[in-house]
Amino acid sequence: MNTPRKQVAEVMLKYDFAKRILETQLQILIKEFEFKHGYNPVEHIKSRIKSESSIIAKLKRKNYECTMENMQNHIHDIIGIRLVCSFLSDVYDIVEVIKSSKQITIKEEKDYINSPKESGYISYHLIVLIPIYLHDTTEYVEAEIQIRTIAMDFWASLDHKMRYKFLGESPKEVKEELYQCSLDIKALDKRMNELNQFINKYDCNNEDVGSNKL
Ligand code: 0O2
Repeated sequence: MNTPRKQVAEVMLKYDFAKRILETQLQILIKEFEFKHGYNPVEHIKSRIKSESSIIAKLKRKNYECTMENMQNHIHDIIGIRLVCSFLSDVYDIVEVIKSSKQITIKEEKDYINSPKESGYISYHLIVLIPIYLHDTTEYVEAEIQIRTIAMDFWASLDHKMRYKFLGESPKEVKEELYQCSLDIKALDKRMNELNQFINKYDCNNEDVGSNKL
């Protein structure tokens, strides 16, 4: 990018501020959920700021010139936060919790669970706007939150790794096999979710859940 370094640094600093605010806000929402429901649905959280080389590669892939303006307007995942949940129902619970937060504005929602991508990719994405309060102004910074199960995360990580081995398009048989694996992942998530629902009912019928024994 031909933008002066100082200007690039200033923009990236705002992304860094917004990432910290969003991480904290999500941690608060998850802790509050845990307090109310007695369990933590999130296995782990990962966050990153997209590297300059990945930003440039993505702009090129989308046929945009490498400018700061195009970066800010067309790259929606410069801040990426991934919430990996245990069960399918946890994904939807967490999505609802985030959507009801007053600190987070939802700009776009992509349900790749009900409508998987052609590759087989399954996940729930929220593109959100985070306010950052600077000394004389408030700015809204975009971030992408990916919410998925451990199984979806397993598929996406390996898919990412394997596709990177090919410089351009991966061979048809590789794509097909990855797609078939994603169907297995989807079926497995459904079975695990049903098993969990069964276990939860079992607990309620057999234990004095929630009673105050003090
Ligand atoms: P990386 O390296 O993970 O950051 P759009 O919003 O439609 O203009 P965008 O941002 O491509 O364009 O949206 P999309 O399709 O929702 O993808 C955003 C991110 O989802 C990707 O970021 C990936 O992290 C993930 N993703 C989407 N499709 C796939 C897939 O087929 N396999 C895997 N493993 N991940 C996928 P990046 O920047 O492409 O990649």
